[in-house]
Amino acid sequence: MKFKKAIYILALIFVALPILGMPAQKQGEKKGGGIVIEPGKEPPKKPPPRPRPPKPVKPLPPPLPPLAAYEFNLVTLDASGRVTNRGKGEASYFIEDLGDGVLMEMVQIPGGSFFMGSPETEEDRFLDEGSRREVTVQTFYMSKYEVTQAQWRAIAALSKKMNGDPSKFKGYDLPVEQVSWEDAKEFCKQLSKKTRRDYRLPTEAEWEYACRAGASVPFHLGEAIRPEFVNYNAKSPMEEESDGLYRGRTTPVGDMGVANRFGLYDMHGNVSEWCLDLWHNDYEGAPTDGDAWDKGGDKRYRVMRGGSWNLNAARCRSATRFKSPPGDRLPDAGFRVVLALPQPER
Ligand SMILES: [Ca+2]
Repeated sequence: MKFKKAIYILALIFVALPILGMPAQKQGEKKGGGIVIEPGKEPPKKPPPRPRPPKPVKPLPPPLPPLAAYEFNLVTLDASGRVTNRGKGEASYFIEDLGDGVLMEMVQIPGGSFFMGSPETEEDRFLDEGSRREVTVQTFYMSKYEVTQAQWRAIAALSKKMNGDPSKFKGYDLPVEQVSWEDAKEFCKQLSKKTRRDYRLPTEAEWEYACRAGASVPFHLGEAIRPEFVNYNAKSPMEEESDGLYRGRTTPVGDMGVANRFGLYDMHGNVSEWCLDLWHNDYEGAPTDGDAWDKGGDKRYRVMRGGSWNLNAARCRSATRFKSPPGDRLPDAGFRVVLALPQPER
């Protein structure tokens, strides 16, 4: 009975509204969040939601080319630069085909934890190398060599933005130089487009982890470097033996004949290498998971690592950091690329 009475009252209101000069609501029209129900009729059903267009699914990258093992030479030097040990190392790599017979070798860098930066006791250290802290890096792939001019040319052919021949010292096997951070990013973009894999510059943490390859001493070779194993400026007045060899130019990648324990060549010297990160004056607040540090800091500069043919040994140490404007093109600065996991199951 109560229900009938309610319907009667509702009907009365419905009829009276236009008489009182108030606009009648259309059936089903919302007002104040409610729905007006016409007596005797079912409330209108909510229209079914419109089917959403499917989210665009990023196609999976193609499976990695098969991994293969390779062997390389190792040396260990003491503080006076004397060879204390010679040996062989082994690592896994795959080959990326850049077309026209140009290949890029990508080395598997097993993940792990390490201490990034230099201890306060390290000779010739700079304050921006601290505070030393533990960083964990996931497994990734890094190019065995600095990007060569042949590789640069193959990829530059795919982009109108890229100069195919930017280097001061010419040679297909020489590292590409006089490329800015922005140029290097464009290389990675075009390489990723071609291979459908996400190639990029290494983060600063990945770079140092890859360079050290387990070594906590100043160089992956040990306590010192010598010009027969590293292309750097051994004639610098800052060197103890200032009559050392200074080549004054780049050398073909891998030409020094020794790698580090991960199987990477020329991590010290030859050309300095661009990293992804913005410049920060020290490691206070830096990520500890191997990610690029792209917050805060000085946006005018990007990080460069490893030293070059033009710099003395102290500036080629694993922990030494450089800053440079991202548009700078220097005859002793190049880069190498990385490919991070995850990759599809093989
Ligand atoms: Ca280098």
